[in-house]
Amino acid sequence: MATIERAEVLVTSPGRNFVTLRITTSDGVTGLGDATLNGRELSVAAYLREHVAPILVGLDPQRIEDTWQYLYRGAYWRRGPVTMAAIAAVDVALWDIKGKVAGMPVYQLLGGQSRRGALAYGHASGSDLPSLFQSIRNHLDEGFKAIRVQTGVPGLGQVYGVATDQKPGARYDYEPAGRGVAPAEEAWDTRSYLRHIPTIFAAVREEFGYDLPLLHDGHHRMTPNQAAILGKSLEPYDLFWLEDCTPGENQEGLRRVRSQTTTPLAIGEVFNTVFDYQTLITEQLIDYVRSAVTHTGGITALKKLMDFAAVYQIKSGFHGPTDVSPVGQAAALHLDVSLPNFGIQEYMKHSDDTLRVFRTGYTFEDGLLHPGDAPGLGVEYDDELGATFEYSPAYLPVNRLQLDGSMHDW
Ligand code: CS2
Ligand code: MG
Repeated sequence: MATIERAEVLVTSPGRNFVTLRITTSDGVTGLGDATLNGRELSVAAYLREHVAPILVGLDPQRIEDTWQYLYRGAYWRRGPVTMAAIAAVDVALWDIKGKVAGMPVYQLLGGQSRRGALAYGHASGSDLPSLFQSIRNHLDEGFKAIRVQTGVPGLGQVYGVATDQKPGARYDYEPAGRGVAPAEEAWDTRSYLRHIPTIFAAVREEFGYDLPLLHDGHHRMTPNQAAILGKSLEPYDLFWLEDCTPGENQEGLRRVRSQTTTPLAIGEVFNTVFDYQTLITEQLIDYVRSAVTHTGGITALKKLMDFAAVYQIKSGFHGPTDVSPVGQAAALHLDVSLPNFGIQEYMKHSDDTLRVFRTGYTFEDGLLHPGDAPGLGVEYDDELGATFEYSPAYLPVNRLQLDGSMHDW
C-alpha cells in the first residue's frame, strides 16, 4: 500500500500571492491543493507546515473522507477560514492523487459529467456608463454569456470591484496594486449607492437588452432592510443574482430580504462550513451557494453542502476570483460539471505569469468552462518558476464611511 511520503507548502507570487500544498506518495504520485486565503496567506502556510504536514506522513492517500474527518474533528478547534482552507488543500490534493491513480479526471470520480461545461460569468465594470458599456462589450467579445456589473458611485472615489482601466482584460483585483504593509482605504456611502445602482441596470438593459444574464455583487455593504430596498428596485431588470447583499453571518437577517424581494440571492464566499448556511438553506433564503472549494474544506465538504442544498432547489455559483489559485479553480470546475444542481461559475482569467507557474488544462469555449480530461485535477506546478516570484504582503482595501470615517462592512 502506498503511503503519504511528503507534504510541502509552496508559496509563490506571480502577480499575486498563492499558497499550494503538494502531497507526494511513496509511489511517487503527486497531488496539488490550493490553500490561498487572500491577505492572510502565511497563516494557512504555517498551519499546514507546522500542524498538518507532519501528521499526514505515513497515512493512506486513498482515504480522503477519513483524512477529512481526522483533520476536522481531530483538531478540536473547529471551523474558521484558516483551518478550513488548510483542510481544503489536503482534500483537493488527495482527490488529485486519486484521479491520477485511477487514470481519470476528478469529475469522473464524482459521478461523471452532467453537462457539456460550466456556464461562466465575467466581471464587467466601469467608473461611468461609457466605460462600463465598453467593459461589457469586451467581455462579450471574449465569449462570456453572463456578466457581473459593478460601477463607480457619484461622489465616491475608487470603489472596490471597479477597474480604473477599460482595456480588454483590464482588472481591478489588486494585482499588484494592493501590495504594501497595510491595506488601502476606500470611502463609502450606502444611500448614494442604493440610488445609483438601479439607474445603471436600467441603462445596461436599454443598451444590451434582456437576454443577457446580469449579476451584481453588494460586497456585504447593506443592512437587511437596505438589501430589501435594493432587491426590490432591481426587480424590473431581471438579475441572475444579487450577491452578498448583507454580511450573511446573521442568517436570520435574510428573512427580511427574502420576504420583500424576488431578486435571486447568492451568498457565501466568506463562509467556511455547511453550518454557515444551515438557516439560509433550510428556509430557502438564498438561491445560490457562493462558496469556493478552497475556503469550504475542499471537494468533499462542498459536494455534501451542494447535495444538502439540492433538497431545497438551491444551486451552485462558486467563487472564482483570481485569489483562488488555478488549482482551486480546477477543483471547482470538476464539481461544476458533475453536480446536478449547478448554477453558474465565476471566472476571472489568471495573469499570464500565474498560468506559467500553474499549467492548467481547463478550457473556456462558447461561454462554458471545462476542467479537461487529464487524470486528476489537470494542473501542474512549475517549482523553478514559482520560486522566482517571492511573496510580499498584499491586502484588499478596507472600507470607511465617507461621512465620518467609521469602519464599514464590504
Ligand atoms: C469578489 C471577490 O469575486 C467576488 O465575488 O467578492 O473579488 C472578493 O472580494 C475577493 O475574492 C476577496 O478575496
Ligand atoms: Mg463577491
